Amino acid sequence: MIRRRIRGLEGTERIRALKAALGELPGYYQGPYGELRKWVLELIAEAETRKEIRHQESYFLARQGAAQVVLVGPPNAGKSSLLKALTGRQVAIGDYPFTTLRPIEGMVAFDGAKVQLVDLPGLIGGAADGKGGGRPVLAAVRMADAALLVVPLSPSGIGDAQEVEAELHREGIDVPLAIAASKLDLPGAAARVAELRAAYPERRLACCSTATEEGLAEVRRLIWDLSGLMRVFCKPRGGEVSERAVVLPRGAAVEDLVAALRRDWVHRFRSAHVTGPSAKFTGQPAGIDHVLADGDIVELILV
Ligand SMILES: Nc1nc2c(ncn2[C@@H]2O[C@H](COP(=O)(O)OP(=O)(O)OP(=O)(O)O)[C@@H](O)[C@H]2O)c(=O)[nH]1
Ligand SMILES: [Mg+2]
Repeated sequence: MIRRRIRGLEGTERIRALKAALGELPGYYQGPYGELRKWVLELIAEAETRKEIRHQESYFLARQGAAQVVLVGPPNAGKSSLLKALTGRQVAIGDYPFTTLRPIEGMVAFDGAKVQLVDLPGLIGGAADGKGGGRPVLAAVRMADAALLVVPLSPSGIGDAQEVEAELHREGIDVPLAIAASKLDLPGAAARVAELRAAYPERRLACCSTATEEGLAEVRRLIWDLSGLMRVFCKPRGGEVSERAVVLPRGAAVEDLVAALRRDWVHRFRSAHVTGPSAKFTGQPAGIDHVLADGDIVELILV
């Protein structure tokens, strides 16, 4: 009944309704009523915190790594669980909405490069109007290099996620977006995957469960793909391949690699030998226009 009374209410209104409900509870501090009282008090505390961030237009988020990818989605979707599983960051996880009230970041390490993954508070319909503290969350999505929409494979999950997408659309937020379907272990999840694919035929999608760890590798790969970056490893003649990658935008050529190492080396370029996905064979000779691919190893010859 309390849940129904506060549905859609935010800020002062929500707090007032909750306090009224608290006043109506029988005065027991133990047993079921005690539990209920505790629950309402928690809701009040949450509403108070959210009321504060509601007026804040954006968060301060220090960028780190080669790219920033945000986890966006409805409350309770499993975003924080995913951040924890992929970055090892210890975060609050709860079976109630709005567990996360501020962005939390962690780094996802890929061979030779790192991507900053940012867990955001949940978004609900009306977020663009500030509902549920949505304004700064939307601002954080706009600033990101890409977003992963976390869609729980629960009965209401797809509908909730569509509301989130509608808010992004309403705000004109147009960052690269892919879908991570979460809670794949839930009963009925497989059927909902099919439904999800039908709803988003054009989006890249990976399914996972942080409970069983199934599909986490696919989500990781999706995050790297979303970054729009590629890793190129340099190798001096006869030497070892460098451990750290030079991170370049996908589609970059040998010239971009040389310029990333040192701007004035472009004029000293003589030739390159490429091994890896963009090469037809090991050590393929390549000119300055040769388009590189993720994972290439390049030996540069300068004059
Ligand atoms: N069955 C199942 N439950 C999960 C999975 N991942 C997360 N959960 C549960 O879903 C609930 C919400 O998880 P969170 O990670 O806190 O979700 P969130 O999206 O960060 O939620 P907010 O911060 O409130 O927006 C918790 O009870 C988790 O234990 C999963 O893969 N399978
Ligand atoms: Mg969370």
